[in-house]
Amino acid sequence: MTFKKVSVVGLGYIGLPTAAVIASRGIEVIGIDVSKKAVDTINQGKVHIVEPDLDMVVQAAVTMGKLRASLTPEPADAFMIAVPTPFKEGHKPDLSYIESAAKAIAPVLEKGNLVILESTSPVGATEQLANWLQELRPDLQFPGHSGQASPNMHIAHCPERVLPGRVLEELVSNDRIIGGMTDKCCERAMALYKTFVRGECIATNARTAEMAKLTENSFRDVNIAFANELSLICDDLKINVWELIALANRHPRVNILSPGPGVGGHCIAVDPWFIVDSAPEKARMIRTAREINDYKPHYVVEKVKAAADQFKRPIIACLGLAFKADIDDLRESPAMEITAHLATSNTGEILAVEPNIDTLPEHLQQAGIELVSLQSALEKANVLVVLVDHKPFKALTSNDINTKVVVDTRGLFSRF
Ligand code: SAJ
Repeated sequence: MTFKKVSVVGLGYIGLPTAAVIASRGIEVIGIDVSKKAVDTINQGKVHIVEPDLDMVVQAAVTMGKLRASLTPEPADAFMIAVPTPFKEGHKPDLSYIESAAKAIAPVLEKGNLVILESTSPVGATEQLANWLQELRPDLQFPGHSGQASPNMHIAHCPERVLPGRVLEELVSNDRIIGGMTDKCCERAMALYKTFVRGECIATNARTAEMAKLTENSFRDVNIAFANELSLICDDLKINVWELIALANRHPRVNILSPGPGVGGHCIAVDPWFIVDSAPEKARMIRTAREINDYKPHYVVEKVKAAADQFKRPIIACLGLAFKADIDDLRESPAMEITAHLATSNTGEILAVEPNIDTLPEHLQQAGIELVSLQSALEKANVLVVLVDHKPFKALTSNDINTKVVVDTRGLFSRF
């Protein structure tokens, strides 16, 4: 079957690039979002998020008349849901955005439609989506419901796997897991992804697809936790952890990741909890990794406090607020957590340098933090805290920093 019109629900870091890439293949795409600001911005051919080349692709798609944003869903051949799945108290998955998306699209669904859940989800969420839709549209037949020999609706989970900062490239080149609730669902979803994916599309069931995504991010979390644990051990043993890891990685079967100020973002710091929540007794290593990575920002704060203690009037410049290099995304960012904590614990005057944003989030402003240029931070500060390895920070030389006390969580200056 061919797809003439595709609807993407949720125009964030994943939904908007996906919508733009599909539109660039000549398919009519309507993007749905609850934010009027996002909808208006996109309809002007502009973007509300920072991602390399996204502005160009969106502008071209909107100008060609292939991409349009709206607050209200309308009929389409396929619906792709790319809304957040955060966790709520007790690290329990919060599926309320998926439920809202289901409520929003239910009235416009038609027989034969394909609904794809792209949001990272706990095992069972796709079945839950099918249940919600079935309740809302008893006139249609969704898969997974007893007594329905041949459902006339198709549902699949196809987790997004793109790396922020390389989204447009990875959307096309990555392999995709196509987790259909039935073989027919897989077939339909496969046909849609093949319109824009150059990587391989591999079919499985929805539960395995859900678990695969959680597994990928937990694998990374556990490996980063190993690096972070090494950094704590090395501080005690007075060993340069960066040199240590570089040496150990010379072994042909060792590939240790990099320690940092903690793990941020809306994926790796969140998804492993979905496994822990589903299997609390069994997921021991996954839980411990989360705890180690969540502890790291507190450890960094203590290190900065000790460094600041040497000065009567400490002026601390925090280099970077984003959760990783060269993006503007502050969600779940350990860098931001550390900066905020330093300000509220009266450690000194706090300057923040974040070249990818224009204004500080409200709570940082209220904490008395000042957003300054790198140049101004270098002139004023006596303590430098490297929290993110943004390009301009990597370009600093030993001359720029040799009069400062430096707490370097990213190993930028371990070479000096
Ligand atoms: N980090 C380290 N040390 C490292 C690598 C990363 O401290 O060696 C930190 C980063 O600074 C950041 C956090 O981990 O705070 C996560 O960054 P990341 O680059 O590892 O991953 P994300 O969250 O940007 O994207 C991940 C990716 N998953 C994997 O690499 C397994 C991406 O492919 C997923 O699509 C994305 O999560 C997602 O949406 O789930």
